[in-house]
Amino acid sequence: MEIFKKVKKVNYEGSKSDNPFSFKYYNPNEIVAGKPMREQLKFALAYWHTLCAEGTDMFGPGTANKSFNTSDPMEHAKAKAYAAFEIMDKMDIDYFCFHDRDIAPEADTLRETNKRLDVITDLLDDLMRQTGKKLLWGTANCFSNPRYMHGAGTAPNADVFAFVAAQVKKAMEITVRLGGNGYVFWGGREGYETLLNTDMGFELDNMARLLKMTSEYARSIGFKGDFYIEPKPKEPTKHQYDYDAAAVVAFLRKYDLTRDFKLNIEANHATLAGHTFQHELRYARVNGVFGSIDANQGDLLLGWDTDQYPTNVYEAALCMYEVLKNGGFTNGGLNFDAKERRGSFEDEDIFLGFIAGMDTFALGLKIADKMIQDGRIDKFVLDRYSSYRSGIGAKIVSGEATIKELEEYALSMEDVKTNVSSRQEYLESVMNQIMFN
Ligand code: XUL
Ligand code: CO
Repeated sequence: MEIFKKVKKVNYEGSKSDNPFSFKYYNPNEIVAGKPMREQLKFALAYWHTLCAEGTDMFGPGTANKSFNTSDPMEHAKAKAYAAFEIMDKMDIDYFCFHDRDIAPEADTLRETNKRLDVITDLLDDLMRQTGKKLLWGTANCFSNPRYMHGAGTAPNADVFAFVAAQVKKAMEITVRLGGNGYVFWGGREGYETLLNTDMGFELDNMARLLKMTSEYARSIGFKGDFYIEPKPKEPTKHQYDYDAAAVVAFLRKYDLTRDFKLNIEANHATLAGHTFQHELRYARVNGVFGSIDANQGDLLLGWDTDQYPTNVYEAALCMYEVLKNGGFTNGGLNFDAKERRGSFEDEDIFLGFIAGMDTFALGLKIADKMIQDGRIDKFVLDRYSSYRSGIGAKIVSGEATIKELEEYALSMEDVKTNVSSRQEYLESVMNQIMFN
């Protein structure tokens, strides 16, 4: 049964079309940088926003109605699954992502909750077989329930640790059952409000214990995908341990987890951490832990995670440049961790949000490909470090040069006379030329 009757399948109509329900730039089978756009971009629907978020904010209840005409919790969960697959079909989105609690509501006991999850997992499995849609990643919501008031894996209470371990085990099992390509850990309340009551070192050790036991168990039941940690600096806690890509890389190295774990970089989390989206992607990439992306954008005038659909083409281009430089996605993709604004409360707005985001990333991909084809930016960067490819620079890089030798070299120079311009303004104008030519 069709749920969203007002919107038909969205097709590519090109940039001249004024049909709001058409793609202007996303043409799924068009080859860009050697692969069809759908394979380069690997779009995913985020169940929690698209099927669950009704626009609630601190000052009032939701404005959108996602009840799907039922008040029975399990009928509602089933309706959400049908709605998700209808949206993916109409939007030509191949993947989805969910938290355990997005797909099935919690019951009074863990045992009952798990039974509910099994019912919906069966349904998702059927729908996936019928449609060919795939699970980009699964995850567990270990932050909404009041039991996680002090954190989950980093809670000061061992009973909470045991409970979250059981919850994550089940979420991992359903991810494996549905053939998930990844599993995300976002540290929802894994952080602190004040160090006056917190043993930071112990909490981090516990977080690592949870990750280790989950990943070992997952491999033992046949999980072949990637584990991701999703950095975020704050919100809900004042300070989240997975602050940014750098903090997560340090954590993974300390606990020897880099073989299994990569990063899921979210644009809005990057800006909350005081970084650009590209910075976080670059940092992950150069450290060999780039994995997947939560595609959205924040509002720079607001200090919170607004999770808006990404419409900033410049940012999307720099993002896709990092993705292409990484050789494309392997198990990861672009998950729309994004929701409509509270005032955009009609069903159509869901589709219009996806169109805006998908067209933005289609443009971003094409521009990133052009940046690489054009070659001026890459060549500029290569040339900028050319002094390290001969003479004293080559000796520094090979490890041959001692600090004493460098001192002699510096003394003989008297001062540095070889600095050249960084040409930032020129490079920014090259970007504009590439974008608008
Ligand atoms: C929260 C956030 C999460 C994760 C999955 O800011 O981004 O939705 O993506 O738990
Ligand atoms: Co996210």
